[in-house]
Amino acid sequence: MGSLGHPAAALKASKRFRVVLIKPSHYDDDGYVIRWYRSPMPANSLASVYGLIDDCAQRQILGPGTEIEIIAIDETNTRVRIDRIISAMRANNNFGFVGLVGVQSNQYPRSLHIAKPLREAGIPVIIGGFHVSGMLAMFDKIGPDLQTALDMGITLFAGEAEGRMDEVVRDAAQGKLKPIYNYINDLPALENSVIPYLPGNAVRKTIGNVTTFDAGRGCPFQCSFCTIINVQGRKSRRRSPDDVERILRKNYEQGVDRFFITDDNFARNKDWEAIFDRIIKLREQDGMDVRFLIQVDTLCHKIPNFVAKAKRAGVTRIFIGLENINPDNLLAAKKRQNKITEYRNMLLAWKAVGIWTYAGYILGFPNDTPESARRDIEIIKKEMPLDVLEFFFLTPLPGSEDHKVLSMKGVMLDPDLNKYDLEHALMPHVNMSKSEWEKLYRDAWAIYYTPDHIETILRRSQTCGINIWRLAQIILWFAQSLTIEKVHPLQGGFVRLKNRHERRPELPIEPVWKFYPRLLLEGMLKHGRVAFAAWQIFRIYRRVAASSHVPYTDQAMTAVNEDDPQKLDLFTHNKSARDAVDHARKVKTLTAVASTPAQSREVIA
Ligand code: B12
Ligand code: SF4
Repeated sequence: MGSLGHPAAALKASKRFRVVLIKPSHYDDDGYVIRWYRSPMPANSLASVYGLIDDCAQRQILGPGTEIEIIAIDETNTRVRIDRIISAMRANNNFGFVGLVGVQSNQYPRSLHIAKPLREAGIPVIIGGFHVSGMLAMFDKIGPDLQTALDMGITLFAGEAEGRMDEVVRDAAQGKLKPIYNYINDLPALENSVIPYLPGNAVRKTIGNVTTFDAGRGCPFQCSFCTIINVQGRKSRRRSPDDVERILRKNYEQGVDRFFITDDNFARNKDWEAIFDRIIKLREQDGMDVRFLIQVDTLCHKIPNFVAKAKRAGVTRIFIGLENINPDNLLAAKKRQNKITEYRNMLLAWKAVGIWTYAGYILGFPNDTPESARRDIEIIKKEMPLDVLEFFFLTPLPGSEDHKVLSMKGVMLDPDLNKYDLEHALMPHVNMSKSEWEKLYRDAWAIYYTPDHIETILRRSQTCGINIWRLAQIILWFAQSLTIEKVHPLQGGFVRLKNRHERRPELPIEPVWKFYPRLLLEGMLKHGRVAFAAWQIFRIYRRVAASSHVPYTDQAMTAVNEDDPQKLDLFTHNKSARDAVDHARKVKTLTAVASTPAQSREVIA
């Protein structure tokens, strides 16, 4: 539990307004809260809300006599002691509130379970985040899950809190919290707004020196499975280069120098260049060794200077929503900006500057069959110079167009929100039974991360000057997370912790004699399996590192060339792939003609 009072305010303050912020986790398939000794990175949602309340505290918005104290808990790395929160709040006459922060749909059931005893003790509770915002963005009527919260006397916050936190804190202090604060149709500008921040002790509960911040929100595209465009909008709203510099300096002073910029599409942040320029200045003139992971789209390499400036700004890794290599699937999901004819160009552009690539791949689009998906993964391995690939189920996430359309059509969607984590089959599929789809998801990881392919990834990366020791560790994480920890790598962490009492209330508390021996056995088995997998990958790494002087190339690393459309399976594996190639060829010819001077156009004609 990290707490922060303001010493200056505390000297004069006679009253203390206590805010407990909890970023909830959710339950695994056995019903236990997913919690780790160390989680992968701090949550930007928690940092954003913390920063906003800290700002209220510094400005003493409740008057000089009232100090605002903030306690921030990330449940993925810290046990939420509800009993202690109740005592602490009771000792303060319940003057304050508990905020459940950045609550995703899969975290919503857990949030209600945390809220129940708090509400019974008379403590004000507010829930914000993507589930509440997504549901209120897409539906006019309050659905049963949000109604349950309202019936418990929980306040719901939809939209973004920048510029709105004073109102919420003041209402809470006066005991006048409204049932709903709905700002979903009034998204704030981000320039010069309060920056996300978490104190160093909270960041240190995570692995490594990485923290998260958003340089902007919103994305112009229209993918039908996406929640972001409906919650954060399609217009680019962004922080200024000055804001970004303040964020970087504040963290750097605390010894934090690695950052995940959480913009879902940094390439479409209207100020990407000004922000990169500022970071380049910090790195090249002020000597700040800051490094970044950013998320971009598959056309980013076509933006002049983008890749080169990313490199100079210290970007070492990028995440791309590749999603699929079947154009029919991409079209069905309205992911029109993903052009398979550009995939290799884009990956090679990043490889050329030594930046490694993560890509997300969605299984279960309407045209997928178990066989076609398996074949597609093999094509990726052979023909695309991609490093880390991660798989997801196509999921009708609340807040997405898919969820709205399917709900309106009355399609049977799994009612358990805890499963809306992109790791479960939640709706019927035309070509696969539920068990076939689940098997495909499990198999996909094994098909991609074979020892041979891990070796290939390391060899390809070594020739581009990528740090393959670090890459090998990340591959270990991604390749083994599902098999060993039974969770997606993005939900994983270091040393799983479980408490017998932290179980979904619908499931029984297991007796001591059953729970602890199994926990011990599980722990031993997991450590053994991790050690074995690490040893295997280490041997591959050693072999590859030892041959660093031997030049390496293969089909994927070969520059894009004219016969690719005839030669590569990526372009010939089905009719829609061939059509995509024809279409790209036509567009190329037409644009070449349009940009050719009139005289030469006559010659071509
Ligand atoms: C960064 C990120 C991650 C990071 C870090 C987690 C984090 N939250 O920072 C990592 C990689 C670990 C991650 C993992 C996952 N993520 Co994620 N992630 C994001 C991402 C890209 C940014 C989150 C963020 O910082 N947003 C900006 C903040 C400021 O917005 P916000 O949370 O809505 O908060 C604002 C308001 O809601 C409000 N508010 C929020 N809480 C509160 C509380 C109070 C009291 C008040 C007054 C206001 C308030 O004020 C805030 C400031 O304006 C979002 C997409 C997005 N654009 O948001 C997806 C997203 C949140 N993730 C999502 C998912 C599904 C996951 C995973 C389950 C995926 C997986 N299977 O691994 C895991 C879950 C792990 C976990 N324990 O959280 C989904 C959730 C969709 C949904 N309907 O539930 C999103 C929306 C992406 C998507 N695919 O649609 N994620
Ligand atoms: S590109 Fe990404 S953020 Fe943009 S609409 Fe598509 S899925 Fe959403």
